[in-house]
Amino acid sequence: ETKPKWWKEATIYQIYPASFKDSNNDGWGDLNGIRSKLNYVKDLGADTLWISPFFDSPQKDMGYDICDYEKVWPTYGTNEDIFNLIKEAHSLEIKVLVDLVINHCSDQHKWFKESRSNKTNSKRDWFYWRKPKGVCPKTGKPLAPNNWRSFFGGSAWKYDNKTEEFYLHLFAVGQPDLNWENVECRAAIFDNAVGFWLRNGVDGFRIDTAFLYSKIPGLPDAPLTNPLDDFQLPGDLVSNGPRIHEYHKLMRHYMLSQIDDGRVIMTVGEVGSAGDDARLKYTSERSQELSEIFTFRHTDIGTSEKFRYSLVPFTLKEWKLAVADSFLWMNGTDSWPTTYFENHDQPRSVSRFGDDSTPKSRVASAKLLASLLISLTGTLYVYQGQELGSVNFKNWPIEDYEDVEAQTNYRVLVEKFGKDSKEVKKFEEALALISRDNARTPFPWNSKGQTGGFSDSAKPWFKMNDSFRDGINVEDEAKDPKSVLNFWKNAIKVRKENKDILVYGYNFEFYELDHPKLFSFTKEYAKQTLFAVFNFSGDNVQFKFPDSNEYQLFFGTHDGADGASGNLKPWEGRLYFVE
Ligand code: ISL
Repeated sequence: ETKPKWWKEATIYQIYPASFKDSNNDGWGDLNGIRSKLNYVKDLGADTLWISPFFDSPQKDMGYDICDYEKVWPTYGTNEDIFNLIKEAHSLEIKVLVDLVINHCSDQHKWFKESRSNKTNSKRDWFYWRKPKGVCPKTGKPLAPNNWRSFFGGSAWKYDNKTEEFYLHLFAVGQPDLNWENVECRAAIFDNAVGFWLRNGVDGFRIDTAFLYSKIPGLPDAPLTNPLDDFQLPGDLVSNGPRIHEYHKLMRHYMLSQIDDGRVIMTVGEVGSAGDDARLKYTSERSQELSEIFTFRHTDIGTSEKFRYSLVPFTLKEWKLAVADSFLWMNGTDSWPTTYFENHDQPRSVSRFGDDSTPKSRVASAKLLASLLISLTGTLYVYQGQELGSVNFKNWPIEDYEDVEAQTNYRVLVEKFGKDSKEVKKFEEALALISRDNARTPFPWNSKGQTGGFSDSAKPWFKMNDSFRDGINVEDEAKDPKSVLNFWKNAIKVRKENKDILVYGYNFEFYELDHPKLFSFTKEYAKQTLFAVFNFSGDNVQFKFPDSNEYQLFFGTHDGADGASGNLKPWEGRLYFVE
């Protein structure tokens, strides 16, 4: 039932503007830096860019706190720069998606400044203002309206002295939640954040936290799920709420009304968790909400639902099921999935799911992860640096982290348990493995100087990952035919050449699901069948072919592999056609 569309076949390269390329030597990446590297993206084989927020912002959450939806943050450049970037990308046949952050805006946005100015302001209801629940008998301070925890730690409510009420912020204090129930507020969001960019030629949007706009009326207390915390994650009280599908239909309708040149736009919504019903509603072509969604089960694996930075062990089988969870729900429907391992909120996949302990295992496991990713059905996403086989940074003290999520959670834990507590130690260990900062270090263009070609000489806004000196950079990898970068280029090409089965394949079935080291499956497209087998270990592993048919090896991680043998080297992966 799946109809071909450009965005289903797209290879989408995500750029984090702060850390991609600094063109004016001020230590920050910028739009002209991106413009200067469009050929790099083209050469990789990507055909679409998703650029993380570059809008005006006080940068409390790296631009996910926007104070003017219609203006570029001056450090990143000017509106003219982004308009030129879009034009130049289009002339290279690269499409451009921008990030739509509309669950909240910055507390420095004029809407919020007005709203906070007094209780009778016409924009008062554009945000969630609530009276204190009472006064704390111990401290004499006003009590928050409910027990919700912010995703970044601490209460989700901030008291505002001016009008003696609290406002809701599911993320940082500087990110007040917009009230989608208010019609005027919605209209303003549509006109500013959405319409402005469509009228200026973008090909669609990555939609931030697209499942959080409809809160349960009355904002009741969340159930106690984490007794160790003073606040509780609101979960279902804010996720996929009663009016969420209505809002997405309205927004989609609005989007289509803004396009007068016949171009086909796409949207990808970040939908952390949702049941199958909700996922189908969001993405079904008939329901006209979103083109596709990012789900999180496979990236959230090994983290506790109560607290992301509480790590729990997981097996390869659980991860296989989690990976399959990102597309199995749509099989046989008119919905469409995404396939990704990394983004700006995730650590480096090689460090998380591969093995970065030696150069050999790093390269091998990065190629394995690339092979798995290109064999999965859905729109393919590659995050900057993933194509180099980038790894997490090592042994950074907490002071070196930049992320508001890391710092806020750290502060809350230190206040509650003390700096030397086991809770804080464990948190620091978890950060090393899964901190969002791992993805945010400046991009390594070469091995030279202090900045690896990211800026000319200026100190980057964020510390470099030392690995740029050990061969993990564009210049060195481009020269090496066996590099992860060159492997990715070929992998993307192979995916395009075999897009029927690789991009559109269906009837996915696991093979040897219980195997602790093998990840293998079959899938079909019309008369074609694919058999994919991956060794997720540093050992030699023997696999069995599913049946006695002919197996034609057409792609793999290891040159010169004997396709007829079921012997896999450490971190070896292979794709076969079944004849
Ligand atoms: O990143 C997460 C886990 O570390 C998530 O909880 C994340 O906060 C959530 O997926 C929402 O992410 C998006 O909105 C945030 C922003 O900080 C993220 O960078 C963005 O991807 C608030 O705008």
